[in-house]
Amino acid sequence: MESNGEIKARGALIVLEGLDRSGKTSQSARLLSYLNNLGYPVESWRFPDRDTAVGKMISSYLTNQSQLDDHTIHLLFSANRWEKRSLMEAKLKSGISLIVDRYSYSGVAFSSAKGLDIEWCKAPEVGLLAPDLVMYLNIPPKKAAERGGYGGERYEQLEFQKNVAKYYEMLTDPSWKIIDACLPLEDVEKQMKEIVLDCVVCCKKGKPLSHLWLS
Ligand code: NYM
Ligand code: MG
Repeated sequence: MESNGEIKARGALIVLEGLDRSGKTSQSARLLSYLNNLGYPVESWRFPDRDTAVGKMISSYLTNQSQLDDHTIHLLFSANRWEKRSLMEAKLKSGISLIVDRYSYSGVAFSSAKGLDIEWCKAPEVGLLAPDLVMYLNIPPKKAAERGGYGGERYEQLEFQKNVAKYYEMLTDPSWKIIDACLPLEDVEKQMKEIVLDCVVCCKKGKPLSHLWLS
């Protein structure tokens, strides 16, 4: 790995956020092969990670197989990020970029939309790795709902998603890249590729890692 004094090359932590059916998963796959083809080491991650023990509890909740108190499920979503934190850091430090489908912002937006206090929702996220880039796939809730319908999981309802969109708006900060997700897939992809490549190149030059504090 190249080093420049104290500053070490590392991978980029790239987060995709947006409502359900905004296109995050399709775009993650495209960005993964784009960076791969350019020779950058990259992995595609997603939260919730349903493969861990905590992730299985989350999945069972989302598929309505179990009921949990709103605070409890919120903390499980957060715990699911915490349990991946050290691996995330190791990957980034080894030069691997991560394209992450949902992160702490989903955690705060979805739980706040249920009526939980937003500051309470942010608290357990403090100390997780801060993304180098957040791309928000912006789509009117009604349009997202029209896209081949929702999958039937908890939260996949138009009225609720409208509320989630409001909380995402509150969380948006000037560093976020807002992508018009109503555009054709290829146009969205083209915009995102440019933004992502800049970020990967910047982190390779040795941008320091930082930690979350959701403002
Ligand atoms: N979700 C996702 C949360 O409520 N909190 C979180 O922290 C995260 C990461 O889970 N409707 C919600 C958003 C989605 C649902 O995500 C499942 P996906 O990307 O559809 O698998
Ligand atoms: Mg979904």
